[in-house]
Amino acid sequence: MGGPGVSGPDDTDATSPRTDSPRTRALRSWDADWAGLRVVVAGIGTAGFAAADTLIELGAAVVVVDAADTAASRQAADTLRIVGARDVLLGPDTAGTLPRIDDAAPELVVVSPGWRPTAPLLRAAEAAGVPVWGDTELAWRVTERAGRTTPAWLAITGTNGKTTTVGMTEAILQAAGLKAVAVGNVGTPILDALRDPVEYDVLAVELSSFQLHYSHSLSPLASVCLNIAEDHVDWHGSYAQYRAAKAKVYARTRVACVYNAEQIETERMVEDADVVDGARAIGFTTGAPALSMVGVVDGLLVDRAFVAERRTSAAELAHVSDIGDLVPRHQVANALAAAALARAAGVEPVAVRDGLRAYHPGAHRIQPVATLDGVLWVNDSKATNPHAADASLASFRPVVWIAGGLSKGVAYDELVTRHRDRLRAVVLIGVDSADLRAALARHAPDVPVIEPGAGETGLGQSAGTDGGTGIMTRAVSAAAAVATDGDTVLMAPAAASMDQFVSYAERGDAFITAVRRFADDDGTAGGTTGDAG
Ligand code: UMA
Repeated sequence: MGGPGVSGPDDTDATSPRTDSPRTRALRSWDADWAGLRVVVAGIGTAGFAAADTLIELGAAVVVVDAADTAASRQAADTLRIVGARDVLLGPDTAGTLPRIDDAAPELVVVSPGWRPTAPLLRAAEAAGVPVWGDTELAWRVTERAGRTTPAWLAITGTNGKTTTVGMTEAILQAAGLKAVAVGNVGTPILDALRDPVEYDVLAVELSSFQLHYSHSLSPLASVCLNIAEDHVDWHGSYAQYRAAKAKVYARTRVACVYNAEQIETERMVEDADVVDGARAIGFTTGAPALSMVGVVDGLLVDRAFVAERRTSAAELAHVSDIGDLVPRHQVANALAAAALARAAGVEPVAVRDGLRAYHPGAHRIQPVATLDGVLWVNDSKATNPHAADASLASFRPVVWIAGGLSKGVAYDELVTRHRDRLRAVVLIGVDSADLRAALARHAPDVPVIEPGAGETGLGQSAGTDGGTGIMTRAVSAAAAVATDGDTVLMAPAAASMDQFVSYAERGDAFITAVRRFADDDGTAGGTTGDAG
């Protein structure tokens, strides 16, 4: 389990303008010479705060910049000033230019994942030849630290299933007795885990395409791209660039590049990756595994990759039922990917079973909320793109589909075409759901489309504040009016939530609250499920 000091293939890539200068190239461990390094941290959210705080602890001269001047950003700014930030600049005017630090040009920009590469400050850094790292790159550079365990990284990306898979991986590693934690895009910055008094053996790192775009020298022990479908095209500029960012997860992998044997594109990424000598390609499949794969035989998850006698036999890892009841296929795929990563880290088969049994899926992912008058209400607020919505739509029939939101520039034609026969009606939410509306008109003209929020603008529609008048309450009433016994009302928006809600979690909570309120008001027969909410 080596850290950044272990040599591998070239430590930079060609997708970003500048990834290192002579000074930053030498920054390969916590104990390197960070003192006085002039760093601009772009963003004061979760990632930026952790980055700034770490750099200050390392002795760097840090200026933080954020376009938002809100109560939350001001509070974070106060904290960073107290711990020793040179300056914190808030407001839209300050975020557009590259500030000087101690009267000199900055030597490094550490950017939060939400910042697009076209942001003026990043363009200015590019023009000035200043290296730009994401918070993930910074985390990799400080992973090795004298006197502490160097945690191995298991890197997980994919369009869908990342959060589930990091959670399963964490559970399996912990079942094996390892000190392990799920970090990254899942919510806890990697830098927080690295500074935790607990010395972790392994980090299960969820990496978004944004974080991968700004990562340059990560060298994980094992890596996976679970699947790929169109998403975040507006941020990356094109599908090709989104795919290129995802493919970076395999770069410099040391032991195992895990790919989806049912999606050739992920295998191609592995074939094209520049990895450490000796790293193997390991497939996962929900069918019978070929050599060097994990897969499923007779209801068992089996391993034909990490056992010595793999040519002739397979090791039993777990029963499909260990993952849960009525497990959808994509969930089995996620469990297999998690198992492969953990096996690459040396975990025994029994820990895969114990970890999968111990794992509890997060809220808002195909979460049954209630059955009312024979209608099943399901919250899949986490379906923020068509690929995720596809998986949940495929699980139910007939469906009253609550959908819409920020489309992020993706196309809906395929999704609508594939599922039009199962749709009883569509309830459109979202401030601008024009793309989805148009796809429905083109491919499913007979399916009624109800728009309870026509004329809606912006935030403030959430469960806690809407007092029963917000968009989700109206969407639930509209869905209830058309759903009949045996139907499923599925809130799987296939779009991001930020046009009307703070996050997908808030959108999901709004749905759960609205369904419960509807049940109470209506005195409807049935029950809400205890674990929802
Ligand atoms: N900001 C600017 N200018 C910009 C863009 C943003 O000033 O051009 C500022 C905002 O005002 C805000 C800060 O930057 O204060 C926000 O930065 P951010 O959007 O990168 O968000 P963080 O709070 O730092 O959270 C990030 C991830 N967010 C995104 O990638 C958008 C979190 O993933 C992640 O959990 C966290 O780092 C810790 O690693 C969230 C997410 O939505 C859950 N991810 C996307 C997804 O899963 O689809 C990729």
